[in-house]
Formats: sequence, C-alpha cells, structure tokens
Amino acid sequence: MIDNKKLVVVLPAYNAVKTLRQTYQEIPLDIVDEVILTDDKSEDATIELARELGISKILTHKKNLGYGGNQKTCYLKALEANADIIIMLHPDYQYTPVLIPAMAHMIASQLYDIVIASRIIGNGALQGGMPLYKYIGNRMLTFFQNLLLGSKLTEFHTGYRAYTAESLRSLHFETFSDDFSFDNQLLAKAIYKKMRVGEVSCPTRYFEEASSIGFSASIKYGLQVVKTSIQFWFARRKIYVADFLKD
Ligand SMILES: Nc1nc2c(ncn2[C@@H]2O[C@H](COP(=O)(O)OP(=O)(O)O)[C@@H](O)[C@H]2O)c(=O)[nH]1
Ligand SMILES: [Mg+2]
Repeated sequence: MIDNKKLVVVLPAYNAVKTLRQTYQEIPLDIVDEVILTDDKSEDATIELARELGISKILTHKKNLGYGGNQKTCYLKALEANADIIIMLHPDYQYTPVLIPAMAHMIASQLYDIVIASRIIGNGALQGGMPLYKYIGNRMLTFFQNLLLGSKLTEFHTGYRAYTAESLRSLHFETFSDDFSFDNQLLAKAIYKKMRVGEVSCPTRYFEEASSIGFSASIKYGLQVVKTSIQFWFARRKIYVADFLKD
C-alpha cells in the first residue's frame, strides 16, 4: 500500500524462465500488494517457475496472443483486483524493480496519471548495451513523434510504466494492437486525452535473454510508430479519428 492505495505489479511474461526469479526477488513486496503474471503461452517453464516462486496470481493464455494481447490480460486482471496503482515490469530483468517505489509514489502524489521509466535521460541506454541501431531508431522516432503529438517525452519505447487505475480504465486499451505497437498506441492515446505523463530516469540492461526483438521486428515497430503518430495528427485536426483514439 502507498498512501492507502493498492499497488499491483503486472509481469507480462513470454519465455522468461531465465530471468523471472531475479526480477521477482527484487520486487519490493513490502509495498507491493499483489503481483500478477500473465503467460502468453511460453514454450519454456515460466509457469512452473512462477508457481514455485509463489507469485500470487498467475494466468495463462491458451494461445500466443502477442505482447499487446498479454498486456490487455495483465491490466484487466489488475483492474479486477481493484488496484489503484498498476506498474508494468518486464520479467526479462531489463529494467530494475528497485524503481517501483519511486514510480508508485509519483503516481500516488496525484501529480501524474502515467509515469514511464526513461532509458534516455541519464544517458544509460548505450552504456547498458542498447544496440546502436535501436538507440538511433529510438531517438529519431521520439523526435518525430514529439513533433506530431506536441509532446516532450524523452522516449516512447520503454516497457516500464506506472498508471492510475482511472487512467487505464479510460484509455479503452482493448481497442489497441495485440502486437508491440500496443505500448505506443497507449502513450499516444494518453497524450490525445491530455493525461499527465511523467518520467523517471532508469538504467537499462541488454543481454541475450532481455532482448529478443531483432532488426526486422524493430523496423516493423518503427513503421507502426510513424503510423500511430500520423493517425494522432489527423485525429487532432478532426480529419479522421482512428478507432484506437476513440472513446
Ligand atoms: N506476449 C509476448 N510477449 C513477447 C513476445 N516477444 C517478446 N515479448 C515480450 O515483449 C517484451 C519486449 O521484448 P524484448 O525482446 O525484451 O525487446 P527489447 O528488450 O526492447 O529488445 C519482453 O517483455 C518480451 O518478453 C511474444 O511473442 N509474445
Ligand atoms: Mg527486453
């Protein structure tokens, strides 16, 4: 609990057996009320390990839905569990769980609806081993997207995020993509709805198990970011409102 608010951490898992234990062990369970793991039909023993670790709520998909589809289950379950503050943390040990209190307190302060952990502030991304092409892509997409969205975020592509329950509910995330562009559509919609998005700086770690998205998937993701930004631009000018931006 933080300021009498229920704090739920969600772990969207996919083949996370090598990193889940370390991630879970660093979650500050003194302030986190519930941890929910959703498994997107992993091919490894993620589920068995999650049970062994005693994770309080574990859900499995009957078939692989994708990263966005997995997050939809996470957030639905967190809202069903009456969470007030929801934090998504990747179980691939890429982002440090140690920042959970900082992010949760920023949300609890009621100054922000969403808080993202930026790997760009503090210049940690390259030091943490982010491949140069991902770093350059991240910077260019962020610059382009800020321009079209009228925002000033240091990045849109982090997978470490905190939300108020009200903001998640009002985003209607069920209309977002089941694929990797879910994250980007979510932030675009939040800015479209003039939500208050804050940032904290966060180191990042790139190692084999923490990163499976290769060059071609990154290109596909980049093109979807461009599309999302253009859809936002059209919607703002009332030319055409894409489904994911509708209320
Ligand atoms: N549900 C689901 N999640 C996936 C899939 N592929 C990757 N992920 C997850 O998506 C997140 C981002 O992918 P990752 O490979 O870590 O990307 P990177 O760290 O940005 O290079 C991680 O939490 C992965 O576990 C998939 O096919 N399905
Ligand atoms: Mg990763």
